[in-house]
Amino acid sequence: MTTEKTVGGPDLPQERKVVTEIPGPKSQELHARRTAAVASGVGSVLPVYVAAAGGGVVVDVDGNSLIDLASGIAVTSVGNSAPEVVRRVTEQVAAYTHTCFMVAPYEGYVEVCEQLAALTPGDFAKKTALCNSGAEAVENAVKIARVHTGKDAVAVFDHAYHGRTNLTMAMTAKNMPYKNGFGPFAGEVYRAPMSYPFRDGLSGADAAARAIDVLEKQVGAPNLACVVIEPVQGEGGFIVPAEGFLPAIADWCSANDVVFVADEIQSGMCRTGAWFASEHEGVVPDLVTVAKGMAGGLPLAGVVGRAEMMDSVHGGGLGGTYGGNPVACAAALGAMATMKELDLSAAARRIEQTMTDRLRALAEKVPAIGDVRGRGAMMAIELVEPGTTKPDSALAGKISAACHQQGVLTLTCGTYGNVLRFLPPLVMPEHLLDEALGVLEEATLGLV
Ligand code: PLZ
Repeated sequence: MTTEKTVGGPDLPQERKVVTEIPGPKSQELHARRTAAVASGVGSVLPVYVAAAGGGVVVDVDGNSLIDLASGIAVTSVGNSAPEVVRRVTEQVAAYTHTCFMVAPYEGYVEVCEQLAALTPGDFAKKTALCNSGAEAVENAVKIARVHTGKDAVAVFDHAYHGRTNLTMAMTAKNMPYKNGFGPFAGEVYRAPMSYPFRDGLSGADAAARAIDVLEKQVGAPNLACVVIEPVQGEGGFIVPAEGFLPAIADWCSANDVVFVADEIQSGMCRTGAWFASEHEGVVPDLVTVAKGMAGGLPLAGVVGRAEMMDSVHGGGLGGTYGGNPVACAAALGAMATMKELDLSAAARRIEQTMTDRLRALAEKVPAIGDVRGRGAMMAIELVEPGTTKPDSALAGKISAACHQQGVLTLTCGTYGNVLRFLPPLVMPEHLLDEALGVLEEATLGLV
């Protein structure tokens, strides 16, 4: 099978165009091959097979151009095939592709670490270790916190998502599909209640007191190496904790020799309208995990944090064959340069404004929308049975499917699967965002 368009990037026509059924015939053909060859445990939200992507669109092999409200799960914040990413990756690929930083190092890795030290919150000496995936970054943060504190226990929260490896499955809250049948899980992982304003109605201070009570009574600070928390929860439902919750947890950690780890894998790198979501409440984490948006689509992740904590690990204790691969580092340098040049935090704040206005107006008309929330370009609506907080995952799924049919790529999330989330690339053209919201409004009004 040949596809017409192979060049992506921002020059792709920025339009929504549905020219076949979705998925179209070529996608269906590929899907049949995939079904025979790819393990069925690996899913796809929408099996349209991609030919090119860029700016705010994903173009499939049948010529459909979908408005991208997913960014490959908060990854392509600078857009697919962003010019500066393409340029640096191309140069790097031609120079050398891999030596292994643990064998013979190179400048790109060092420069990514320097930049992360400058961009993450906190005015103190910082160091970074790079790896390949978000889950691996979270695992490394736990390793570092354990060595640094000499303690074992790890605290996480309800609705948390931290990955699919053994330790991070233990840290992730939701059973299906992430954990079911995959145990036994790593030990010494404890779960505290999260601040979830729509569902608990608690102030940040009260929610923090409730969580700290669990940590003190069920774990004990003398056993606790770290608290790991997403400042805005991702897979768990785009939950923004009540104001004051994060600072109270961070303060308790620092008073109790507990490492405060912000998992900013989804919320970081301009996504929420700041370099890191912790900044919205002036929270300064000891360690920050980063991935996704940092490298414009190439696999790169890392742990950034206080130099004395990072350096508590013995030489050779951190690493991995591909960690900080030179091509991925080149991509990250291109992505970070683009974020600065285009001020993508400001772009995320503009997206928040547009989406909040439109989603709130929709919620006025649709009682099934129980909550409109999020920060920056990480926005969501939570679907419930009208007048209650009873989750309506079926409705969320139907709205999402209707958007797909109309050429808008949406995602759901949430412990109850009833949250529709929106993660446009931060370079999304305004007219496309407007159009996508129009499609969403029509789809929703047609279903309630
Ligand atoms: N921490 C906060 O959001 C990845 C995963 C989707 P990896 N989220 C998307 C899925 O079904 O696998 C994520 C995250 C937060 C950690 C991770 C894990 O990052 O790069 O997927 O390992």
